[in-house]
Amino acid sequence: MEPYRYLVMCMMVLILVPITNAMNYQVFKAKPELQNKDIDKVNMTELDSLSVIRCAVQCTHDCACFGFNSIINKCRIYKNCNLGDSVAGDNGWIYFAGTTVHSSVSPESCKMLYKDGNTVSGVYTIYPWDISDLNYRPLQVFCDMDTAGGGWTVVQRRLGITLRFDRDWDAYQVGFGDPNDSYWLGNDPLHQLTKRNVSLYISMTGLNGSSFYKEYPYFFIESEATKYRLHIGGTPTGTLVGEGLVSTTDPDSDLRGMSFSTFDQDNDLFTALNCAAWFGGGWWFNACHLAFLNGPSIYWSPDFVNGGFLNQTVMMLREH
Ligand SMILES: [Ca+2]
Repeated sequence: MEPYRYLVMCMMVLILVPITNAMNYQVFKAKPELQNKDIDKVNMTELDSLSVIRCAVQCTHDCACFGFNSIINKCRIYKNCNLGDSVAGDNGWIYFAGTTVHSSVSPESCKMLYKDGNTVSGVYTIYPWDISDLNYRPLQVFCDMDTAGGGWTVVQRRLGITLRFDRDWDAYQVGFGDPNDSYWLGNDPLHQLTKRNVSLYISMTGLNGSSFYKEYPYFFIESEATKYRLHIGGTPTGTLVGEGLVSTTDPDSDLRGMSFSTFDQDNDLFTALNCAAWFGGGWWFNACHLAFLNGPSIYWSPDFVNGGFLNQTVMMLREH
């Protein structure tokens, strides 16, 4: 392409790239006055790049301006746009300056969707990961926009107990089931979604339709490196009597600080057996539990110790 036409194209094209906070985008605008200039090589990193779009994506972190050369397929990354004195004579380079704009195109959670005017419960697409994260992908999730103020991202839902929850480590890691029905969102998404300050809301519905709940003000899941260790706390509220995930009366059933276990990964504190294999589902077992929502029956002592009276449960989280 002739340099002039290329310049015109660049002047007209704004490049939009999602950055760390998925609600924010970096918009790059061409700087035609700097075309073919050889500028500030001191504060610059030069990379291979197949296209101007790829170069813009490479400029999403600690980068305010970039240059691209389509002749040699190189990308120049600048931490700031103070590019110093320009010297003519470096053919093929066109430069772009970025600004951050707010957008609701890629919501990170159901709360963001709710704040954006989506107030009907249902399945939505969220983007919890940074675009540079290897886990980055759109995620289908059920959003509860009705309960306790709405904006809840559902991470576990069992509508009846037909979907098997006795799954292996890999299945729990990425998630299984259907957000329109019963599902586990996945331990990796849980880690990502709980990085910000979130509350955990657990609800249970009996066969007679009566519902109970427990809300914990603090909930965080570590990464796979520490086996998705559970952190939960604050002063819980709700209508469930049992202590649930936090026990101050039974140290062997207190799930705070416990790693996740599945039938093929025994990370619990019961040396004689694998709680996940024994009880039939993945969970943050101690030795073993007072509350276990992923079993063949749903268990929450002393409220529900007989799964025959309880067949629906939801675990959902919301940023403070
Ligand atoms: Ca064990």
